[in-house]
Amino acid sequence: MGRLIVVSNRVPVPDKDGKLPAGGLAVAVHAALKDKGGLWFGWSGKAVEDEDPGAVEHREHGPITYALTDLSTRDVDEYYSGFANRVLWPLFHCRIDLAEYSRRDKDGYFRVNRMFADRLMPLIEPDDVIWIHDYHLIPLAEELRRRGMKNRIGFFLHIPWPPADILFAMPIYDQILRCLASYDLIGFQTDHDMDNFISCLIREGVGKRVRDPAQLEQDPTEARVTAYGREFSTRTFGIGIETQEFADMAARANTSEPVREMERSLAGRDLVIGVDRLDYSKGIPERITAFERFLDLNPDRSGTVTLLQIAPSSRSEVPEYRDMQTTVEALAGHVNGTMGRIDWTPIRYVNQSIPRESLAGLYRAARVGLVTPLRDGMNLVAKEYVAAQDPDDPGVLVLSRFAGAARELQGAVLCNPHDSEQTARAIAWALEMTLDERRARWRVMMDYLLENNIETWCKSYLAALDATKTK
Ligand code: GDG
Repeated sequence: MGRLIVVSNRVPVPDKDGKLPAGGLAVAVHAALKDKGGLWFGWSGKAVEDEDPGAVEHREHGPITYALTDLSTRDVDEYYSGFANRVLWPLFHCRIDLAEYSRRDKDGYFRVNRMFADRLMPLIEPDDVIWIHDYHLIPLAEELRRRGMKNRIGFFLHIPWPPADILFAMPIYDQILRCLASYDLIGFQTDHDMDNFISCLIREGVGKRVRDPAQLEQDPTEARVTAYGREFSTRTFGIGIETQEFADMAARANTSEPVREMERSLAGRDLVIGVDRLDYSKGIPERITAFERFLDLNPDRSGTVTLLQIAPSSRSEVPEYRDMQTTVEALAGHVNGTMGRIDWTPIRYVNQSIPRESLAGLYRAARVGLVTPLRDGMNLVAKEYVAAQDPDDPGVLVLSRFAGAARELQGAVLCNPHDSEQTARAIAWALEMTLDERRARWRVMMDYLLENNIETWCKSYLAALDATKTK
């Protein structure tokens, strides 16, 4: 295998002391890059007024090169804030109502992908293997193939793949489907996503599974597919976290000042925690409503439990995200105003990012992790909450059945986030669960996360991509 070339919308460049940005994905992919030597290409995060964003900037860190390109403000507006985040993101999260399709943004999306291909072509050598990440860059392989690239190219989709009727609501769904046939391996978070993708090809009449007569039963996690005259592999690779490192950090953070401060202010009350980017897919308003319902149904619980919702703003340039901020503030204010007491605030809402170590300590201090997205590719918060628990006295994960993580975390209490009554009952049950049951449920999940961590994810994806050359 030659060098590894990773392409993503944003590039996690180490700081001037060589320290990597927090988060398992950056660490695991860097480890693979270090192993094989390679290059990470993507947007620098900088927007320039000029239509021509200038030359690619190269930064060397040991065996890894970072190749960064600026984008024009028009590119950012149309490709990133426009088509990627106002069409693909809502649609792939089954929110047709929020998708704002425009031809201008669609053209900007394909234009930036063409520009990425032009800039990447001269940096690639014949043996290199290319790994492209996420919905911003779906057309990139097709653009590279058009320019004569023969290398193996893999794609991993971090968000869900929608059912056919939802995808087909997008005016250019057929172009998006066709682009994906240029990859050698398409990785999905869950079997449901992979199944939805293959169903889209079948419904459209453009592709099908390649049946292996030796295989009596169809494997839901792996398939060879033909579509648009090409044959390629699809497979599920549920993304993990740096489980042991996160558990160690949580154990250390337990005695840190922010966690002690929180515990002092709780004065013995139970803590329920929610942590999400402020995004409509995460179901934050529905969660607050369910917590209110829980207090309604359990008046004896008044004054004994606090919901801490940490939700740093994201994508504030997109109007739907700004609206979310107002909605969540109003809902939390309403519950605190109607149910709170002088000595007790039911919901603490923090609209800021907090350091990763404090987050780990707060997860550990919380009796319940309330992770209730309306739809989510995987949801790493669910996995972090589990990894952070004290093995002797673990908390309970209440998890939406619509998160990819629900396909993996067998010890979670599952709920339907659209059903506030059911979520309220799940919270009540989680708070009352016996120590024996908490331990048993946590053990199953922790063993799974230790075995299926981010390093395994990265290695198994690259091994599968490597194996496509023999197919
Ligand atoms: C996409 C997919 C998929 C959040 N608040 C703070 C903070 N965070 C960190 C969490 C976690 C990360 O952000 C969020 O990851 P998720 O997986 O929950 O969600 P997305 O950002 O939507 O990620 C998702 C993922 O890609 C990976 O494939 O699982 O389905 O949507 O790590 O801890 N971190 C800090 N302070 C905060 O206030 N330090």
